[in-house]
Amino acid sequence: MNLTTRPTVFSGAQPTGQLTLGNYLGAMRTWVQMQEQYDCLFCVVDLHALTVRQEPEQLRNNIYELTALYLACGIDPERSVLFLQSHVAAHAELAWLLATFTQMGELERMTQFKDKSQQHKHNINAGLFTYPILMAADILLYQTHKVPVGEDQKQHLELARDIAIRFNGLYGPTFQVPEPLIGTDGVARVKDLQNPTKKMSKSAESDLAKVMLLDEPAVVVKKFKKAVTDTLGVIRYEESEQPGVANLLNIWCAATGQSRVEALAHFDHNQYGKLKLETAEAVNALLSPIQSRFQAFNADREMLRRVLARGAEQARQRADQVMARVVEQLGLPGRS
Ligand code: ATP
Ligand code: LTN
Repeated sequence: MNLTTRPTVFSGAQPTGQLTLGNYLGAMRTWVQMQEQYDCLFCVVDLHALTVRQEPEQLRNNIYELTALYLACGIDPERSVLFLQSHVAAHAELAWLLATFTQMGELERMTQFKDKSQQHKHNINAGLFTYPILMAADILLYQTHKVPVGEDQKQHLELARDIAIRFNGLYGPTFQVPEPLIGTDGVARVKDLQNPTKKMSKSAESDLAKVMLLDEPAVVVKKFKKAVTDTLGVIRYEESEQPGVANLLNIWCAATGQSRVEALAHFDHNQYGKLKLETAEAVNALLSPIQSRFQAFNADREMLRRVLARGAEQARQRADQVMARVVEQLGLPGRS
């Protein structure tokens, strides 16, 4: 496909701490594959992270670590635009404009807002509420066609689409209406190892609940050994009755590249112990090359700064063009 005719992909993750296996299988692994066929932008969404209180030194460190992890997972800055959200002022600017096309009721319905305001009762700030508008701005600013995300982001994506359609309806064709790209193979929502009805989340309190991309092999084995299953003692694929076992099977399949049918044949008449151990081993094999690449990238802050500076420049050029058009459509006099 010609470079200029490739559809655009945009996605991002928050620098709120290390990534989990859920982030990788649900999102980042797809991003890496999409570089082959799409014109991709991958963003470290630091402004979004500020909706929860952050310690400045820690945040700065998380930002560089996440950038190094993007590289370690296989995001290639020669092929994709890799940048930091706060380096491109147009994200915040467009978010303001789009806020005037977003209804309070729409934001009140967002389940992430409801969950996060439960978790952070003492800091239910306006940014937490308007978070999805900033996300819509991220996406619409680059005329994005596809947004690869985990299932938890589906509702935010629908809002971004609604905002684009509304704006286009009022002012004429301006924004590309983006489509979500959500995996269907059981990894769109990797589950918490201690509470397999919930998604595995970076911010889960229990360490045993989540596998981090930088966890050492022995730690990964320990977490899988302690994963919550059930007392039925049969390895079947029954998501509602046996969510813990289904989650382990999904992870094993995703890590080994085998199908569910193959997984069931492989573990037929086996005990949970074997399923847990083999899943841990498959995950370790998946993480090991990422971890060794990460160490080298993370040690070279100068290189990370250069990559982000170049990415910001490329992103700014594209964002400025779209902003100029939006401002014009709205009737705000242009700047040049
Ligand atoms: P937090 O727990 O702090 O809210 P998060 O991990 O949900 O963070 P991000 O870092 O912003 O949030 O997520 C990056 C990407 O990972 C998003 O596309 C999100 O949908 C995806 N993702 C997050 N958790 C999972 C999961 N358990 N399974 C599949 N995809 C996930
Ligand atoms: N809200 C997302 C992170 C995010 C994002 C985006 C994802 C912010 N802006 C734009 C895709 C496209 C999350 O995963 N928590």
